[in-house]
Amino acid sequence: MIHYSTEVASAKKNGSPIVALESTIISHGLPRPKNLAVALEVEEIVRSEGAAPATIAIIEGEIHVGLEANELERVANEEDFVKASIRDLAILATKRKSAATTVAATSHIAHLAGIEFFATGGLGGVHRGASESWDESADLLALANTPVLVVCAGVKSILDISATLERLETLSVPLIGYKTSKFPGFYLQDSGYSIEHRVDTPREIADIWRTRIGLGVEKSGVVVANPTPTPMELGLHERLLNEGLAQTKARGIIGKEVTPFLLEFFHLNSGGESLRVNVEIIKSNSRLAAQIAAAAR
Ligand code: PSU
Ligand code: MN
Repeated sequence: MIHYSTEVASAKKNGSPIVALESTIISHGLPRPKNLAVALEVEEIVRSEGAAPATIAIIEGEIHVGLEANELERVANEEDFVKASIRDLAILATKRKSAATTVAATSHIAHLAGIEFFATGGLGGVHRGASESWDESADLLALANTPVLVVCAGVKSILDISATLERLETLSVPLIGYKTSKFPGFYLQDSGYSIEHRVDTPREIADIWRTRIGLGVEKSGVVVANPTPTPMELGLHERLLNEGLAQTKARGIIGKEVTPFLLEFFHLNSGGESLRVNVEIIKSNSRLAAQIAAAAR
């Protein structure tokens, strides 16, 4: 069922470290043509740390783990790549459709492919107003049920951060701050919420990952929160957030369109700032995920 890139196939054969990368960031999270350049750069960063990059996507119904250059280009440039979560996989595969995978779907496929480490930008979570809309990302349940370690920069403040942290607790998903005790807010280093467990080296994270197995808690994922090295200015962030949320409401944007709409709103209205921070986050998370994968060997 799975097509591996040459590079990922050979890493699997040699037992060398592999890092899964999601494709929704590329097709729905970043504007063209920057998206392709960033995707290529991120893969290079993973390689520079001694791991093989496995960008995951669905192309004409085939599940791809690791993309060849022309395939990555298709994900970045073609309009007909839908945003796929776990529930869409069998339908898209049967209908021979193309799709980018969310954190939930990427973790799911990574696990099928025997890959344990995954880098993304921000997690999905509980949306503001979820007590009425019931909008909670499938990422949370996937993290609870999928043994994949995800490195992220926390969640965006477009979400209800407090509710998201509560749900992670209820779902028993371990949460680790990398060199921080503050839960990062994607564009911001500190969302205003704290993290109980701080860890300072990739080695220690790899040890935690392995220790789960002896304790019978190896069925869930682990979230590593890695704050952005270069945060957005607070005032600009506040302004964009309020305007973006108001626009979402005014235009009646709902369901899976909410996250891409807000991301695009930030990119169009921040004079390049949100894009700059977003790119730094993906790079820094990919590097850390590769370091953890290498340390876990
Ligand atoms: N958060 C970001 N950037 C993103 C996403 C989330 O900061 O690109 C994407 C990820 O693919 C994530 C998905 O899994 O959005 C969550 O979407 P939803 O809220 O519809 O579950
Ligand atoms: Mn949703």
